[in-house]
Amino acid sequence: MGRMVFGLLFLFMVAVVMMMSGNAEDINRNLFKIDSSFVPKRQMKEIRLPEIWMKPYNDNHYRCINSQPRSRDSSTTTNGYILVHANGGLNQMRTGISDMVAIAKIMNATLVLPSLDHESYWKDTSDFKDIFDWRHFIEALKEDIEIVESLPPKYADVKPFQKTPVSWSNASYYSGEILTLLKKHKVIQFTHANTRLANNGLDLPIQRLRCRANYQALRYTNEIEEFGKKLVHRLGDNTDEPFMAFHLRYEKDMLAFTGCSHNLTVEEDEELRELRYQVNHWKTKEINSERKRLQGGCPMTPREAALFLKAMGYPSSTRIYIVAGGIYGNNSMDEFHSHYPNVFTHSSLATSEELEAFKRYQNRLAAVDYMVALESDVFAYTYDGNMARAVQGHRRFEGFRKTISPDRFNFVRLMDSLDKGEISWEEFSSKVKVLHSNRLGAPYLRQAGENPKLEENFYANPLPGCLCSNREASNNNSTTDQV
Ligand SMILES: *[C@@H]1O[C@H](CO)[C@@H](O)[C@H](O)[C@H]1NC(C)=O
Ligand SMILES: *[C@@H]1O[C@H](CO)[C@@H](O)[C@H](O)[C@H]1NC(C)=O
Ligand SMILES: *[C@@H]1O[C@H](CO)[C@@H](O)[C@H](O)[C@H]1NC(C)=O
Ligand SMILES: *[C@@H]1O[C@H](CO)[C@@H](O)[C@H](O)[C@H]1NC(C)=O
Ligand SMILES: *[C@@H]1O[C@H](CO)[C@@H](O)[C@H](O)[C@H]1NC(C)=O
Ligand SMILES: CC(=O)N[C@H]1CO[C@H](CO)[C@@H](O)[C@@H]1O
Repeated sequence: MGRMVFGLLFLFMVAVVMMMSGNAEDINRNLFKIDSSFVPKRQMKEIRLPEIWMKPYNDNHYRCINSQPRSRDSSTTTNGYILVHANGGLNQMRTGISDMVAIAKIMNATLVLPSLDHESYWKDTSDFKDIFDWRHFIEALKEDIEIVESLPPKYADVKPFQKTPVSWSNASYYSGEILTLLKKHKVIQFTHANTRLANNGLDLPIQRLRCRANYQALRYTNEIEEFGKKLVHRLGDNTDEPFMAFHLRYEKDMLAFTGCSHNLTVEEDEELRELRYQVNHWKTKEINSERKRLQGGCPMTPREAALFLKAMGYPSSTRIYIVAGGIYGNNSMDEFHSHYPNVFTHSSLATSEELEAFKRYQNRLAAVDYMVALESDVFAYTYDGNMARAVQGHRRFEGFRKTISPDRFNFVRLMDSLDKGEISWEEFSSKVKVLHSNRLGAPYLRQAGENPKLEENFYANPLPGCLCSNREASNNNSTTDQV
């Protein structure tokens, strides 16, 4: 009863704040929006949860992606049409498409609805309209760029000029070299969409457009959204307990690609090696698994992952939604389950009828997992791949929801010390907690690096650019967001 009163009081306060503020962006200044139709009831009472479930302090940050006027000049004539082949898994395609929106803006080009990858490891025949709400995508960006369903008849017979843009390029590359090509050929097909645009040094309106594209325009289809909401409710609503989404990236492709076979059998190691040699675009073939692990280059094994969560203070009753396809290795999950019996996946939460429409489509399942990961009380992951990056950035954007980013380099050392009996469990646990006290998803400025590979990814941390702080005067004046 007391909780209900508290919940109602909270909703009332939210409503008052919303009425008092003039525009949508002001609301976000004070409070990140809560979509009560989706978020489990208990997330509204997060103040009451123990610390392990609490959001990090967000220091008056707010979303600032709509702060500039942006009505598209209707007299602007298009410089040409961009066809895009979005490559990779779901998350690579998502961020790649968002970059293509920004690139179309830079070039005053018209974007044709992108086509999705069917050849990646995940072999999924779904296309844009099967995964994303395409009408919403066009509508949400209509003040920014023109997006069309397909090439106009006039250009239907033009053979598109094929181009693979240089990775991590700046705006001048597109408004110079590429624009010249576009004007000449009128229709360009980009063969790749991932990592074609620099993380930093772009004009603020362009950075903000990337976020509008990724966080507002790219919405999943109703079918996927409804399924995702159902799973979130099943995880969160039957109980007052919070839940964690855990991206246990221990799938076959990841292990073959990274060459990590710590704690796997000789046969499994061999099977991974064979897969690695079969995939041409995975360049490194000979990999020393143990050395790679000590360099911090391996995803945590399920055993390491369980001990990590335990060390961080999550009790064995914790409800954990595993975000992943099949976990590799014959007995890999045994020890994980012995520490955490309350483990769920989309397969265990949904009925076989519900799964029927999805099971042949890895990208649609990945989209459902993305939604659950976004809405979970805590999100943690074992490897900073595309999904971990995309989800953690989106969680920052939604109000710095707690995300635990493992320090794998130091963690494996502590793990080995524990296994060798050099440190006690208490020491291990306390050191793991200290090591991660600043890795819980609190705001900090995106980290620069010598080259794009070493930089923090724009979509993993859209601050600066799309998130602003009330305290930073500098955000008001600058037009670019140099980090
Ligand atoms: C794009 O259109 C705007 C508005 O018409 C114009 O100011 C800008 O110079 C154009 N840019 C390019 C690259 O064509
Ligand atoms: C953009 O990148 C090109 C290389 O592609 C470089 O020559 C140029 O100086 C860069 N421009 C800016 C404004 O950083
Ligand atoms: C996994 O176990 C099955 C049966 O228990 C066995 O046939 C198979 O060879 C094992 N796979 C590997 C890679 O060890
Ligand atoms: C930034 O600009 C806004 C609007 O002009 C102003 O209200 C706010 O006080 C400024 N912020 C800082 C920290 O100066
Ligand atoms: C922002 O601009 C105002 C007025 O032009 C100036 O007084 C202030 O010093 C500038 N702030 C920064 C951080 O550059
Ligand atoms: C199942 C298994 O092989 N577990 C081993 C994983 O590696 C640690 C540390 O080397 C061993 O202690 C486990 O027995």
